[in-house]
Amino acid sequence: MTTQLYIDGAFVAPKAGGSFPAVDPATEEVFDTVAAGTADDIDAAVRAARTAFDDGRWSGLSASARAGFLRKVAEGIRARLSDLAALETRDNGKPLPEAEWDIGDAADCFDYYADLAEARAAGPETTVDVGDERFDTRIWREPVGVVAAITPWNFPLLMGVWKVAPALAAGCTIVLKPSELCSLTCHELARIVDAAGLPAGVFNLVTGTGPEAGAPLTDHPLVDKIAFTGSVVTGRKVMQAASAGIRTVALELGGKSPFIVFADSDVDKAVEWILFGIFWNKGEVCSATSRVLVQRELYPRLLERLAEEAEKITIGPGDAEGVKLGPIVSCSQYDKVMGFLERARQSGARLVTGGGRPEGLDTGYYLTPTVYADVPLDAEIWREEIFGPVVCVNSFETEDEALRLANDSPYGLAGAVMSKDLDRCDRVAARLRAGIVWINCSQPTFTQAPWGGYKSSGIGRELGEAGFDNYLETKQVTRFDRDGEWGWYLPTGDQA
Ligand code: TXE
Repeated sequence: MTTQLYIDGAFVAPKAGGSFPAVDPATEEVFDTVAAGTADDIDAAVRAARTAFDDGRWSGLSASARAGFLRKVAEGIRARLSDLAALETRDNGKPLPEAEWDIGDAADCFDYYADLAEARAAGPETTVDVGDERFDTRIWREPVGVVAAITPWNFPLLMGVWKVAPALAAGCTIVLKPSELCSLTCHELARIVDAAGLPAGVFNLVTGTGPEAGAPLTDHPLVDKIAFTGSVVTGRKVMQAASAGIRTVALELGGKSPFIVFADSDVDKAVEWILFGIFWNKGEVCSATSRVLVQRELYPRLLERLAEEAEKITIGPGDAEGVKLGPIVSCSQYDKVMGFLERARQSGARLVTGGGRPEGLDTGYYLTPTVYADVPLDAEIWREEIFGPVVCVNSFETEDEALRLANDSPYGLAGAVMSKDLDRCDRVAARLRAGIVWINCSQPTFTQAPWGGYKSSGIGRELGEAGFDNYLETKQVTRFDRDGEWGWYLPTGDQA
């Protein structure tokens, strides 16, 4: 069955009638067909969102009325948690328990922003002392307008929701364009939004490819803000497109996040967090701790334990019992990751374990958990985002050296540090040039806390209050309060 687009409150076929296959990465089989929207559909969706924003059918509602709709969407997601998780696993390949986390988080995200919208509306009006008592100055926050959201395939529903929930809570209207590799749970989100009864045009979904649907969305003159998660290369194109209309962008891009392990760490705890940091979600995580730096004294022992445990990881289809590592999302991503491993042979890096197809899994895009050590600092696998189950490990001697190596990257999304010395951890956290730092752990992510990167990892923050502010404009409203106290041109009051 082919999915449909959701535009102006109705499910419709794409104007050009195109579609593309949804492929199960565990079996390489086509299991569904997805509607391929193009520029005409994008235009219809953006116009619907524009009208719905401009006539105030959404932004004109009270925050608690909007929150009521968002809570219905949260309930709708929760009511379908198991079938949405199963669909996510089939489309993306991730282990089912991880898909269940994602879907639960998506529901929680709607609830969180519903609460925040109400709390902000109930809060006091912000005033500023401008140092001149004749003027009364207030700051109002208003929805930014029509949002274009373009999202990737690694957390297909959740990355969409990280944008949709705060944007709607803020009073914006939105057009969501998910990744062509995994579009199906976002299509289900459209059904849930529809069932929740949101006014037509407030939420619109156009599935399609980057060039055919994504690019026209970023180029559309009626869009006010673009929120994008994906690669640096595409992020750059998005920013260029936004510059034509001076539209604001929020970009969440790639990473090559370091994990610094000091010698006083418990080796098993370090191994556990390294495994989680790089192998959960198959390493297809923007914040994956893909570069590990281990203090010299612990380096040989840690590598030995890491290899032992990596080799025990159960690999297979995401819906099979006990699987911790599913297939890479697609044939093209598989080829991309294998290309990195091929070129790594010439780099001088030492392959400790993995790097091939697991035994007995001849179909599906599977790769054994892969660990490299002694990686030259100019090697491509040390510098570039691989976005697969591949970790590079190197050693260091001193805290300064660890920080120098950790910060030597164009990226700055996340970083992690492990040591029993918490003062040292805080010192390192302060000097890491990254938007997120984990101490004695890796990867925990909270709807309530800001998420985003330094340097080439992006612009702006999602989640938390910052994620809400992303979708607000700031207006200064200044009132003159004193009759007869100005008179620069026309005499007033006593002077008249
Ligand atoms: O990303 P793209 P891809 C990284 C990761 C991965 C690489 C490529 O390293 O291997 O990116 O993945 C849409 N105008 N990340 O090719 O192209 C596209 O349809 C507008 C990191 O999937 O960035 C999809 O919806 N939109 C990342 C979205 O952009 C365009 C998560 C992301 O696709 C477009 C995913 C265009 N010209 C990949 N071209 C993270 N930060 O988590 C494509 N798109």
